[in-house]
Amino acid sequence: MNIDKNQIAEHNQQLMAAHQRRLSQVIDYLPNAVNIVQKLVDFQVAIPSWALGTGGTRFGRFSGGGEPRNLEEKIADIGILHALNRSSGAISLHIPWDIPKDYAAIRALAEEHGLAFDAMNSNTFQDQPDQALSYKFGSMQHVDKAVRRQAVEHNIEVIKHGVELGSKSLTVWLADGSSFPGQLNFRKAFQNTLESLQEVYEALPDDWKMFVEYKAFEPNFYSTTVGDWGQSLLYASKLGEKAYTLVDLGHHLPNANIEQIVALLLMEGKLGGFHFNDSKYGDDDLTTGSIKPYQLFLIFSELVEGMDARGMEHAKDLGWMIDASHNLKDPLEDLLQSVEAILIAYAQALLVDRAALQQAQAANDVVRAQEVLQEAFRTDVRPLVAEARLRAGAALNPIQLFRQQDIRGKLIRERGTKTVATGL
Ligand code: LRH
Ligand code: MN
Repeated sequence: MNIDKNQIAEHNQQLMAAHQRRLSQVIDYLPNAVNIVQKLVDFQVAIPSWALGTGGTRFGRFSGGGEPRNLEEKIADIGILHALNRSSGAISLHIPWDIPKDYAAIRALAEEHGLAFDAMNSNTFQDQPDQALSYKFGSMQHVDKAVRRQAVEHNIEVIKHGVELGSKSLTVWLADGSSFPGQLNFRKAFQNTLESLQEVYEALPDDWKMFVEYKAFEPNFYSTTVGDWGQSLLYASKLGEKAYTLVDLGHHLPNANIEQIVALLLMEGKLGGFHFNDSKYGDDDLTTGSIKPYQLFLIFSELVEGMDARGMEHAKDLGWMIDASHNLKDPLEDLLQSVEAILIAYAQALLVDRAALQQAQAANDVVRAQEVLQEAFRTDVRPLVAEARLRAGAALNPIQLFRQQDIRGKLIRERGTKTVATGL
């Protein structure tokens, strides 16, 4: 099911007067508003193919119905998101949950929806039915060379799928680790993992990147072999210039200063990209900006400052991806909220008066420094984000139009209530 331009135009017509009133108020006192709107139009967030159905926990899963049954329907669902906000212009596939059967057909379908293929994701954290050797005790860290070999071959297969689709990067997240003291030799686990990643690295096409995603805990609960930014940076530095770290916001220990981690990885030229979500306790995979919006703003403030310092292009030079799981909300509404929160944090970060902040920092004027940051954070940039959508041909209020058009209802009538999308 598609959303056609007339539905969007009619929706925008209803909201235009109120939007223009709000926009004119903001534009009056924001000198670089037009420049910010263009940056928002250019900023695209990749949608995870594994987050278009209802997520669950070990305690239960409450399906909402109308979930995509195959890769084609997942691309169509992301097409709906992109039609509504024109900021979701890429899909990130997870193998083997989304193995494309016909590359040309899948590329053509994605193109029809204006979607590119972002990072490919490998999976050596589950045993597949036809798999020879188990990953119960890890994959690339495994004491058995044959298991490590199997994991390397899987990642090389994932690269091959990505090359066929036009993707330019591979994300490797390893669940590897241990749950009890004494279970693992940390040094050997690191060296086995590095040796295995090196074999995958050598299979990367010249213009590809490899993202090494770290995580503090789960599914292992004593040690994780790529457990924090330092370990990920160690791997990426030893692997070579095509290897980078990937920051999943939910993969940190409580109260970690993620914006400082981002600033340092960017300074080292080893920050590859993000998995945006939010959390209060562990890897909760909640809606981006729903729990700690100020942290998200501070992260984008470091990104803007650090990327400008390196002359990097905001929209293109880092991997912007969402990684979430929807236990309670409609997956598409949840993703629309996440994209909105990311664009709001980015717009606020673009508002920071960098000269005034540097002046305050140079003078150790702590109060002034905070005032400069919070002036930007406390600015309502939603009219700018809405104006960016309007200029890009999207809906002024995506969730309102999603509901007015009863999109979920139509998907349920088309697909039924019991369909289950592959993924988490
Ligand atoms: C691990 C992770 C990783 C994905 C998975 C779906 O927690 O963040 O990025 O492979 O979620
Ligand atoms: Mn992730």
